[in-house]
Amino acid sequence: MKDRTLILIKPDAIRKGLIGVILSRFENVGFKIVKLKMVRLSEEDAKNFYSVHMNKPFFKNLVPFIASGPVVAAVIEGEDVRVVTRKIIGPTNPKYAPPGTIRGDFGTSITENAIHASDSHDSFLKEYEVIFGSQD
Ligand code: FUP
Repeated sequence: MKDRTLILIKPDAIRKGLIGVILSRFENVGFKIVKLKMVRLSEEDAKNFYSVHMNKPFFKNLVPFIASGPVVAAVIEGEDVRVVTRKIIGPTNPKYAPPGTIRGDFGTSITENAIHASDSHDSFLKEYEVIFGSQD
């Protein structure tokens, strides 16, 4: 099976009307969107999604932001998709994200940075479970 990763278009990008623009960045490089879901995460799901950061000082802002409106989650498939997707989204802080990356073009702050993408296979499995439930 080809590699898979999960992206989450965050509430700031949804509010700006960027769902189509952001999804097309992945299709434009030949990746396939194989699963798609729009959902508003509960605070509990948001905490679970970001549980790796639960002891960080920014966690208390991150959770309400992610739960502040709907997100769009997509499972994306293709060769080296996890590594390439991290390049397409750019660094965490939009201030340091080059133009042409999603965070560089659309992020407004380190919290409101438009998009999430899994950083490892284990993260993908955990995040998939939070958003879509058990593997199908
Ligand atoms: P990334 O994998 O690029 O999304 O970055 P991290 O896993 O390090 O951080 C997850 C999310 O926490 C970021 F998308 C935004 C938020 N964050 C902050 O709000 N402040 C920080 O200093 C670091 C991360």
